[in-house]
Amino acid sequence: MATKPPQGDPVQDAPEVFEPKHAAAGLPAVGHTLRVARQQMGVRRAALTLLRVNQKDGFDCPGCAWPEPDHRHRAEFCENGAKAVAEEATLRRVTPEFFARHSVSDLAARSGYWLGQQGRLTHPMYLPEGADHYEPVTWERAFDIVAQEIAALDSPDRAVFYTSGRTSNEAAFLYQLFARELGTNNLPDCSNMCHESSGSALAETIGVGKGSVLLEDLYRADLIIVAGQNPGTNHPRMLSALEKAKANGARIISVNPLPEAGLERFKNPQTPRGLTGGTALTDLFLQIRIGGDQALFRLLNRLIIETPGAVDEEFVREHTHGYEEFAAAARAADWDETLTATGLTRAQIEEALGMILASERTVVCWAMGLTQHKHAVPTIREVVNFLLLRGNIGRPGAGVCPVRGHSNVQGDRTMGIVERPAPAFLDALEKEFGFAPPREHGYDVVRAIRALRDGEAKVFFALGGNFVAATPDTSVTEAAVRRARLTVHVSTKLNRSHVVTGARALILPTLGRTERDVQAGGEQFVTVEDSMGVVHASRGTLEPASPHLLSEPAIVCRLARRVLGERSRVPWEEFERDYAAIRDRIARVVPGFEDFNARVARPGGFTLPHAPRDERRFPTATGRANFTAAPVEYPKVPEGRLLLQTLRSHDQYNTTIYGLDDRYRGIRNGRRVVLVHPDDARALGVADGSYVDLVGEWSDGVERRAPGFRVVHYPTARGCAAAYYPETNVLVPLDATAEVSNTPASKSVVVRLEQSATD
Ligand SMILES: Nc1nc2c(c(=O)[nH]1)N[C@H]1C(S)=C(S)[C@@H](COP(=O)(O)OP(=O)(O)OC[C@H]3O[C@@H](n4cnc5c(=O)[nH]c(N)nc54)[C@H](O)[C@@H]3O)O[C@H]1N2
Ligand SMILES: Nc1nc2c(c(=O)[nH]1)N[C@H]1C(S)=C(S)[C@@H](COP(=O)(O)OP(=O)(O)OC[C@H]3O[C@@H](n4cnc5c(=O)[nH]c(N)nc54)[C@H](O)[C@@H]3O)O[C@H]1N2
Ligand SMILES: [Mo]
Repeated sequence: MATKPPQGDPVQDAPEVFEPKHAAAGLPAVGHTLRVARQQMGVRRAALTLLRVNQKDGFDCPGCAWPEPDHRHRAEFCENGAKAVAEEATLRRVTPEFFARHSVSDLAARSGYWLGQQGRLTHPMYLPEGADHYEPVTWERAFDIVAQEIAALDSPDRAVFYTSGRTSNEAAFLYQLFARELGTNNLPDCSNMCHESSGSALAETIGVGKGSVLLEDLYRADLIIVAGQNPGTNHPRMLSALEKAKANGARIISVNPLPEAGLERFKNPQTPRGLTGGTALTDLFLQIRIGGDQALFRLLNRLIIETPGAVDEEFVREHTHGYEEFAAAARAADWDETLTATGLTRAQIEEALGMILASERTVVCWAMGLTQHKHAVPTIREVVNFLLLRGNIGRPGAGVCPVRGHSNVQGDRTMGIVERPAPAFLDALEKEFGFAPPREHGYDVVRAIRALRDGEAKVFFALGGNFVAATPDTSVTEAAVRRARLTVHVSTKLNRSHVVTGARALILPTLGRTERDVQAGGEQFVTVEDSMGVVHASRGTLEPASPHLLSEPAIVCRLARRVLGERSRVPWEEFERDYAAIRDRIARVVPGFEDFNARVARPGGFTLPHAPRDERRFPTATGRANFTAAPVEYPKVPEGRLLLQTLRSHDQYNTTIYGLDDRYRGIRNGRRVVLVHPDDARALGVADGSYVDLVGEWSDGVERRAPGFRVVHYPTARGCAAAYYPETNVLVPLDATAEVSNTPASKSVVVRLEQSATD
């Protein structure tokens, strides 16, 4: 069995460049899936494990949050889901001997890829103050250390409790309960960097901060607009849904600065047709400039308003608020300005309008291409205006579809992982558990970094994730985290956040979702919520990676007992014994979860209520769906500079790097590449294959530099560039965030290219 770590140390980054692909999946994807799975798990384990993914009696894929269809294939996973599973089910191990061999300074010099490839963490580990080696520690002592540091704080608000979106509903509910009983709302989570802009914009305009469509709606749509999303890599199972929609007659417009292979053509490996030509998905490709979406939708809205009979007047009258003010702003939309902002032609926009007017049922899907900009929230509000105009919310085949990232990021929010909790949620907690939760708002991700930087926060605890690599302004953030008294990570795999630490540090190894979870009350399952609000069970089947692992719920329960002691009103022991007891409490606190245990026992689970989708009821401040009329904004880039977006390759899951290829974009064996339009590259005097430093320019005057990127001439929109995250997070200023949502603007960084010294 091949369980050797990859060669090279750190792994050599030497990009080779080929023609980009024009279709996704197909047989090559099947081949890659099997190879990756075999390398990490061996043949037998690979086969047994992959067949349990997303089955009604198996575990939820730890990859993306795309929902499972009702009629499942025997293989209801995709190439990238298989990679996510293989990463977790790997046979490689990071043991106490590993930490004895490798000092923290040694590990800090390795690449994130190398760290992740070392395998699963097997023991709780402790880094004492001043030491350079982690040493094994008992669970009891680990919890003592956390309790000691928390007890030394002059306020619970000096502690920060971060969550990444793989955490189950049960663990998330307990975690927020613990933080609030301790006395803080400092509950930043990965959502702050992800779909926070969608949540903010949707809550304000339609009254629910979640998507309003189910899979059936996609199948019934006449028109699907996919804006700012790369499903071929990040939500591959969505391609099957788009294929089905097309078979039912839907048309698709993609709005993206890059031509993404998955949106061009899908070769479904589960159909005979997919093994030959596949299905063309996109009917109209709008190759937009980065950040031009608000201007595009605003002009489309003007054109709809100006077309007699195009506005659904009855819907607007009966269900909306603010139409007149919005319509006045929309009528002022200017063609020339829109063409500048978007880089599109008049003919393209008119063609899009024709398709929009011909559609009775329209869905708009989006992801990070819309959410990670300074004006992300007004952009998404404009998408809502667009749908409201033609009554496209709250009826079959139509609606908003923000496609979530982490497999349970939406559920974590539903369970109360929010730094600005709704008073009604806190009231329900208080009634159920009999303590008074804090009411002041806590820190989100960016504010937590500032608090660490300024010495306001002293204890940093993370339930999953890789905080220092995923967050912006790497040098600032790493220095901030190093000021903490204690950093604690509940993790499955080694990552950068374990080696950039506070004065003391702990690694608490936990079960992955693929693994069997046995507690005193017997074998347990957990639950998750997908991107469309469907809640279902996930039951691990593999033997745990080590006998020393605790589940996330068990870790939170033991931590809470140790930290809160006698003063706690919560039956932590009972919760650890049997997760059904946690679900009984969730049922009483969180709306939509009534009778939770019974309903989640049904195969496929249940769908949470969604007032706009189910009853065309909009629980906003006005009691109606709100049109909004923000001024149009788009990034203005000085001469000789490019607008850089930081995105994912096909071989990574956020900060977890699976490999060094980005197959669809024709990149192999390297990640330090920058994609630039050939005409821009020529104007800037940078040849294909030359090496440049990316130098960020931001109003604070600080120079941020990411050295040594190979230039790749690539057909992106003019004036734009693209490079992979997390390597480019060093370029994203901490204060460059979206209005309202405070999400780092990691898709629009102004950069100049400088020839690398080494070139
Ligand atoms: N395999 C795999 N799956 C994943 C992940 C992963 O890393 N790997 N990550 C998960 C997570 S947490 C998330 S949030 C999702 C992310 O899913 P995506 O949002 O698809 O991820 P990104 O790679 O950031 O891609 C952003 C897309 O938006 C486009 N874009 C950039 N700027 C703009 C713009 O201004 N306007 C428009 N219209 N388009 C723009 C880019 O060209 C790109 O196609 O995927 C989830 N699934
Ligand atoms: N520049 C730039 N920055 C970005 C983005 C971008 O597009 N550009 N995207 C942002 C987005 S959308 C997101 S969601 C964030 C992601 O931010 P995070 O969620 O913090 O990062 P991940 O890389 O997903 O976390 C990976 C780590 O999670 C741990 N892990 C994996 N599975 C489990 C589990 O089951 N339990 C526990 N306890 N731990 C587990 C492993 O130790 C692994 O190393 O990054 C954001 N940062
Ligand atoms: Mo995300």
